[in-house]
Amino acid sequence: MELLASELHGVEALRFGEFVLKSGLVSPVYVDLRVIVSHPTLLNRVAHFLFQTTKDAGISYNCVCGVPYTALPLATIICSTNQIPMLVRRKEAKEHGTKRIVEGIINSGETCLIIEDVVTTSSSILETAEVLRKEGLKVTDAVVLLDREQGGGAMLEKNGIRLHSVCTLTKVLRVLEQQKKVASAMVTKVEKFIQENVCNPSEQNGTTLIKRTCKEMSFGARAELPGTHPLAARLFRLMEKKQSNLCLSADVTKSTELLQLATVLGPSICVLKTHIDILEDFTLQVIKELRDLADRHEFLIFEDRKFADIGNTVKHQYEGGVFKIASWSDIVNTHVVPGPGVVKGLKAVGQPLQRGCLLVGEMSSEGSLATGEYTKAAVKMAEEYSDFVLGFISGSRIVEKPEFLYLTPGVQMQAGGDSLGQKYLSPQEVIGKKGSDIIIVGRGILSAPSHLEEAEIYRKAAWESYLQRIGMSTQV
Ligand code: 5BU
Repeated sequence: MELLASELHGVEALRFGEFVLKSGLVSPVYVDLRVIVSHPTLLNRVAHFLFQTTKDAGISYNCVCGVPYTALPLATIICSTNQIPMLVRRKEAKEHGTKRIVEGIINSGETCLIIEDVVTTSSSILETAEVLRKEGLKVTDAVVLLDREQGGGAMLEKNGIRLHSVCTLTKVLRVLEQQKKVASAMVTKVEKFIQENVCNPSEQNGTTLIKRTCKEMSFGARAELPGTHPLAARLFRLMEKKQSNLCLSADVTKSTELLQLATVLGPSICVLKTHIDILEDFTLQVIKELRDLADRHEFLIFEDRKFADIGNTVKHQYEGGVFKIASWSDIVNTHVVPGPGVVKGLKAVGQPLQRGCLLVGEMSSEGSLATGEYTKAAVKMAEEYSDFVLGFISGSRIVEKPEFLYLTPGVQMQAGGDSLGQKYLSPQEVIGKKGSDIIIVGRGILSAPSHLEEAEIYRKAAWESYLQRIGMSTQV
């Protein structure tokens, strides 16, 4: 244990200082066990310790699966050395061929042991367990090298999985302190950090979630949650990459204007929202060019179609007609007034194409009827169809579910409204106070002399509000 701790410190798998974690928290300790693959002796030693821990705990199992990616080589060594069948979990299903998500022979009813390098909240282990369980396997135990003691064990227990660890962060700290590799003041700092950042498991609507007692989660961390829709995860990631939570509402009537906006503002936005039926000169060629721009500048296209009919009708409206929306729009939205059939109809068309849908939970217009019980019903519907629903159009975060996205229209720098009932709030209010994720801005940008300059003003304001929300702002 002494040797292992000092070796991990020696290869910088454990570092002390000030680090910004994926969640946005600033941590005095950083654990990155990916580096051990470059140190074969240490890699073997870690694998040996993991296996020894399974033996000491008397765990019985038929096969082993490592959480991708760091634990894959560890699982391989354990299985190869001890002649145990292994399973490999893919992060994403293959697009072609077998579409398998788990490689290897799966004997339904058998028990699979999960191997992981480090556990914090346990969300990665839970994600892998969910996949294995869906394949008919039992998951009862997980073995990790390092337990950061931030609530992962309790979370796993709630999900019927016992956690076994080779060492805990506190123990490693004590060893490094004794070896004079880490100062006592730093040890105290890290221990305080661990205590202050324990995530508590909580039950919500039958699904166990990680309810954070920690500060607000970052978009990057939300992308990694087990329940986040793959398209929402892609959007969260590209928002982090482009530092943009700005959606442009490209409400123009000429295709040249639309393409011009997409070309110039593409790098500043995460989503481009269309009302395709207001284009006077719509053709599928225009759409092809818009799609190319979306792929080049990495933004998603959102057709603000607001479906509101029975399932069978919306299927046709989404898939066919002149606009063939499903063939090009990553995201669409729907009213929930018809009941769940509308989502079922859209899902039948959109899900095979990896599309996603937002539910209109609230509207920005004066006197909107989408409030109270109606909004609650929208939330319930979203939870029921979370394999197709990405989140909401709403004025605020209408439910505490970080897996969902919250997009808010009715945004301008100055609060106010227009003569036809639109109401405006500022980016700071919407992102900082109301807890929404993405601002949707139309005329605030389109009526400015320089679209790009104005878009950048909105992008920076919304991004800064987000950084402040997660405690990462550098501005005072
Ligand atoms: P504006 O120019 O920023 O006011 O445009 C807002 C856009 O968002 C416009 O395309 C509306 O159709 C859209 N919108 C909205 O304003 N309010 C809502 O509640 C919903 C959509 Br849903």
